[in-house]
Parts: sequence; C-alpha cells; structure tokens
Amino acid sequence: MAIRNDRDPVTPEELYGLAPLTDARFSRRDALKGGAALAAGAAIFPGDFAERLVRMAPQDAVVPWTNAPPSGGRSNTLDWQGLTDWVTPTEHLFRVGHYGMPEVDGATWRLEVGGLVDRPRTFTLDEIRARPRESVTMLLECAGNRGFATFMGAVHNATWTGTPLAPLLREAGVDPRGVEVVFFGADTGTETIREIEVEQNFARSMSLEDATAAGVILAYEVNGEPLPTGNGFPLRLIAPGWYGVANVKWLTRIELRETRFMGKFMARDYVTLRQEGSDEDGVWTETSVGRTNINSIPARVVRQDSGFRIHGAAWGAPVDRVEVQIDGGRWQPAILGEGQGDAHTWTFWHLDWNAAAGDHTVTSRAISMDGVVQPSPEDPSMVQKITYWESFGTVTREITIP
Ligand SMILES: Nc1nc2c(c(=O)[nH]1)N[C@H]1C(S)=C(S)[C@@H](COP(=O)(O)O)O[C@H]1N2
Ligand SMILES: [Mo]
Repeated sequence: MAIRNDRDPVTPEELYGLAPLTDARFSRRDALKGGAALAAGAAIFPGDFAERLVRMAPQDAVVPWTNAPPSGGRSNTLDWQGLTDWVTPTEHLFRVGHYGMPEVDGATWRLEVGGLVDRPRTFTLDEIRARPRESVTMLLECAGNRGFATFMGAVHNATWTGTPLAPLLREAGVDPRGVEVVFFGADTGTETIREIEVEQNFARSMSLEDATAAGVILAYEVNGEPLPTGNGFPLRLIAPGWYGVANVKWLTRIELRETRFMGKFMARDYVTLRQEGSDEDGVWTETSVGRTNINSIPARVVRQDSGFRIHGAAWGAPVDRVEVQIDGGRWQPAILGEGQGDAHTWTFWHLDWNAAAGDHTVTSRAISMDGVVQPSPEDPSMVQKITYWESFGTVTREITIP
C-alpha cells in the first residue's frame, strides 16, 4: 500500500498564494445582509469574531456541521454553509497567485500571439474587446481543493465574458507543426531547475484541439465587470472543463509550439502521483492536472417548517444524478436544481430529511452522464494517490440535530 508521504502542506494561503481578504466592500455588504441586530453585533465584537457572526447571519436556519473546517474567513474561499448564490458574487471569488498578484496597466498591456503562426501579432485591450463577444458561466475549482482537511472552499461559479480563442488562432494562421498552445501570464517567479536558477513566467499549455474547443475564451469581464486584479486583469483564459490551474490569468503571450510544454505547472507542480494496480504488479503514474473530475459536497442543512433540508452542489462533469447517504444507510436520490443539464457549471441539489435529534453523518456522491461515480476516499483511486491534487472523493459531514 502506498504511503502518504506528501509533505504536510503548510497553510493553503502559503501553498496557493491565496489573496487575503482585504476587500473592505466584503464585510460591509455581508453586514447589510445580516440585518440590523447583527450589524450592531459587528460594532460590539472585535475583528474576526464580529466577521464570523455577521457571516452567519443569513444562516439563522442553518444547522452547522460539527466537522466543518473554519472556512471563508481568511482568504475568500467559499463558505459552504453560507452558500445561497448560484453565481458567486465577484467579491467572493477565491484568488490563487503562485507568483503573487501582479498589477497590470491596461493601457500599456499587450497580448502577443506568436510562435508557429503565419501572422504573429499583438493586441491592445481595446482590440480584444472589439472582437466577437461570448459569455460562459463556469465552475472553477483549484485542483488542490480538498487535498487537505482545512481547504475545501477553493471553488467559484461565475460568468466570464470575452472573445472566443479559436477564431483568433485561425486568423493568426497556425502552422501545421503548431500542435501545442502555451499561455503565459505576466507573473514571474524564480525557479531552480537542475541547480540553475531561472526567472519564469507562470505558464500552462493545452493541445491545439483543446484550446480551440467551443467555450474556450479570452475573458476580460467577470459577472459583467472588468476582471479584478486578483482574478486576472486585464485578460485571462477561461477553459470550461479544466481545473483552475489551466485558466491562466494576466495573459501576456499565446505561443504555438511543436512539442509538449514542460513548465513547472504542467510537469512538476500540479502533477498527480499515484500507484495504479496492486503492490506486486502496479505502476506508478505521474499525470499533469488537467480536466476536472466528477465531484459533489453536502453544503448546508437548513431547518424547515417541518424537518430539514440538505442542500449541496455537484460539478466537474455533466451531472446525471446525485445520491445522499445518511448515517451510512442506503443511497437516496437528491433532487437536482439550478444548473441541471449545464455541463460546466455546478448543479445545486437538495434532499428533504426528517432528522431525529442527535448525531448524524451526511455523505453525497455525484454520478456523471458517462456513468462515472464519485469515489469514496477509501477507493483505491484515492488511497493510491499520494499527492493532494485531484482529491475529489466523497465528503462525509457530521452534524448534531438539536
Ligand atoms: N498567471 C497565473 N494564472 C493562474 C495562476 C497563477 O498563479 N498565475 N493560478 C492558477 C490556479 S492554480 C488557479 S486555481 C486559478 C484560480 O483562479 P482565480 O484566482 O480566478 O480563482 O488561477 C490559475 N491561473
Ligand atoms: Mo489551483
């Protein structure tokens, strides 16, 4: 059996360069939502505690999980127990920056399209904005989400607007040798490669086929506003069906190449290491994090006039159905709601529950249209994976019904 020898991650903030919660609009807006009494509470109680109190406000009817990690507070990650918005408000989008959060000047910024193309060129932001517009609502999840217990809210579902990538590449005239499309961000870091220190830009690549798929856009707006700095101003890639890491922010260059691109975030970081097969004849595989996996989570339990309702979300692949298991019993079908049938957003679901007072467990599993069942954390595919990325096993919540 594989030994989980992955370094115990520091904090999610350090590991993923998550932007701290600095936006003053955020707590103020929640205070308003929370009503006068709790807003007053915010004035009485200092700092973090006040913030928590206010964040709990719309959740009067929520019965909290007893095993939920503290979430949402420090770094904009999603607070599942507060989940009500199907489209995540912009100020609640989590923000990952492995090389910090570069401030780009939109006036002098340029996008280069080059490499193996017949007509390399640069675009200004106005030139990009003048191109055909397309919007896509997409769930974006960091592949490290749920890789360790305190990190389960690196998810958002937002509407991105920009211009489709395929026609832009077509106009550039891709050389037949150009099979790999590399996306470079403005952010740079110093990496030691074979004992040599080099300064590199954040970069990821996709095959030409994947990069020109329907729905792949160069986005300059989210939820109807220009991108915030933290989410990639002025331009980012939006690639439905891919983990967060593929959605390169602060884009500066798109380059066609004839070989695989093996940059850090393709080939060293965001690499899933697992043993496939048995100890005797298994093989160890290293795969680059790419497409998303079928996933779900029970988000919150709400008290109703009679009984309770379990609310959750499912995503990562077109969702056929979601099942819920209470106290280890039979799997019960949940009712799918908002987002149902949309391949790239999350689908909200719920199940009514006549819970008796006492301690319970609640587990959900999603099943994709292709028949892929979200595995349990004890499934060999999860157990034999020793890196924390792509931890999409089922989540079991604990709750005490009063
Ligand atoms: N240029 C650049 N793009 C990037 C990253 C980065 O560090 N630099 N992080 C990636 C990762 S790992 C994730 S999870 C997503 C997060 O997108 P968000 O910050 O808009 O939520 O951005 C991706 N795009
Ligand atoms: Mo990520």
